[in-house]
Amino acid sequence: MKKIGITCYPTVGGSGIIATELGMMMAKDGHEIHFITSSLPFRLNEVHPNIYYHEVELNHYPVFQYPPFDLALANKMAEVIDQEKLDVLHVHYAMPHAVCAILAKGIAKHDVKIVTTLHGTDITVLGIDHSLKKMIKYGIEQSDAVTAVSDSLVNQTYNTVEADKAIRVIYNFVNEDDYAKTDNPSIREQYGIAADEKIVIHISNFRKVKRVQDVIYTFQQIKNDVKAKLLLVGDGPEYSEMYQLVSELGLNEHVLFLGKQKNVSDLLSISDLKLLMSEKESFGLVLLEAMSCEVPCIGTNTGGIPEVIEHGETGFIVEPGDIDSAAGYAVYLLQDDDLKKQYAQNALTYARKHFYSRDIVKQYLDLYDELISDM
Ligand code: GMT
Repeated sequence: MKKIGITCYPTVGGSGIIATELGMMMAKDGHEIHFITSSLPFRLNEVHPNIYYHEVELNHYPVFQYPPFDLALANKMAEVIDQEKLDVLHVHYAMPHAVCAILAKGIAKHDVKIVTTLHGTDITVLGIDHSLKKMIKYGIEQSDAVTAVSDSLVNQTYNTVEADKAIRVIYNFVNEDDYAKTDNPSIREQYGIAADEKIVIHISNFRKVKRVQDVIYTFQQIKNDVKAKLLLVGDGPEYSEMYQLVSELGLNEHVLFLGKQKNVSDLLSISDLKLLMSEKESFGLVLLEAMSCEVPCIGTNTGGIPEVIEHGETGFIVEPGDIDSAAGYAVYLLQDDDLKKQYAQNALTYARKHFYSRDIVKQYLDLYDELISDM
């Protein structure tokens, strides 16, 4: 049994989901898990005797213009390392978690190994920001082990932050119990979607990098050839602009803005196709969620997306911004039910083969073992 501390962003986001699911699965395997975060991770929806939660508290002294969260986090990490005698502290997202963990290791008396998992924007966005670059490089190089969620992210890390450190790829996974095709035809009715209409879905946090406008323009073309509805799931900075775009294009009757949703697998289960037209995407966890629910995907040739979608087998890859090709592939698939079924089956098989949760959790546990045996 290992004692593992986990720090992640506890609100929404793929990195927080992976960290929390990893902790829950390891707890079920008998390991003791200590979440050290600013609030309860949103996916932590189970009571389990092996899971503990340590909240980072912030004191608002008038002398501080900005309360120093990073230092409070490092202090809490050091406290938990010593009190609980952690074997490993695994932090998800380099900034500021890796640097906080290294500081905590220096403060704590008990020896602990630091594992940092890079998720994407910590490198592709923050890693090119000169005010943070050196700090990210330091966090990576001083960690005992570093993992990244795709080959592409490893390469980008070497190219952007020029880190002198071996980085191991451990792909993302989904909890297959939560992401599986369900049979719930009443959902279609509830949303007023006719039986002969195809459903195209996009799920994201509506940040600029997701290029939701490309999803809308692609759908506009699909609709010319196929009777279809577009489900836009999620919320974020671009939401109002996308709402306006849909109105300007006269697509209001065909596009459903559903906002943030909890049971995404129910929505995926009624969907025929998933679109992810991002400009940057280190992995695209939403693609794997879709594939596990037997939904073929069209994604852009960026970051880790081509490592998740197998072009011409489980879905299609198009160049970022290539709306015409995306619409062409979508129509090709949506007009042929047998072909769509084949792609859906291939997607599920591919997800199970390459991203099966038990295999991925084992890869992390093996990494911890390697580090602990060095102690
Ligand atoms: O995509 C986001 O905006 C959220 C971000 C995060 O940090 O949670 O997602 C990143 O990590 C996910 C989990 O590893 C990946 O699946 C996403 O591709 C990655 N996002 C980007 O690279 C833009």
